[in-house]
Amino acid sequence: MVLDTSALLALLLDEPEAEAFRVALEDADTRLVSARPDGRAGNGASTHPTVTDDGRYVAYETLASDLLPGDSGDYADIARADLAGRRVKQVLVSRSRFSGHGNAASQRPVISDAGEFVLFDSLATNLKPSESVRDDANGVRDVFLWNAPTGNVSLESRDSTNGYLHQHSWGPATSSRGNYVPFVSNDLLADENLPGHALTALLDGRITIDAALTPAPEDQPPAFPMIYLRYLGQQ
Ligand SMILES: [Ca+2]
Repeated sequence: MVLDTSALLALLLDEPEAEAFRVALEDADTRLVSARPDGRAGNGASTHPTVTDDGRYVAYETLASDLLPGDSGDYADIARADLAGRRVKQVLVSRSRFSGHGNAASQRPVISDAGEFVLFDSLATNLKPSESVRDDANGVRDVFLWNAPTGNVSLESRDSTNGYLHQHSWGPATSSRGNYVPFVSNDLLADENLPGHALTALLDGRITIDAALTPAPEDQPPAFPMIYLRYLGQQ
């Protein structure tokens, strides 16, 4: 039996998918990521790519209706492409296992280094992971995390009681392992009815602000975006 060194190495490392990925990349230096199962391009714009450290997974935003099963293409969705094989496999990220496909635009994805988490923002109101979670009735954009092992989403732009924020939140980033998630929000993360509320909410240890907070008059929320950092624990 004859094995070339890379095949032997793959066997020794027990990484057949990594080997398949290497072979697939050898076919062409540049591959189409926003591809249908037959290899052709999707029928709408795909933008905002984000890639894992090993190049296997690319998450992106798409308006195409023929890349993901059941997609109408009426608004932007988030997809994650797996480039391990000769055919690109697409998974819909902007969906809940409980309520299905997000019902409004989802944008600005970012993927963790190993590809198991994708953060994005969305105007969808049905991206809650289970019936027990409160409905998204805030009428603004929120930040969500998609978890590959569970195939489900969770709200990440939360206040200190895990409730929805009142102002738009968007533009998430992620640390390499996905345990730290900065995002942008106009929200004060506060209950407007409580004096001194803002700093109390911010100092509860779960969410911190990276710039000095200037409390606004209670009837006038700040008009400028701020950056918050959320810690999700060890992943
Ligand atoms: Ca919302």
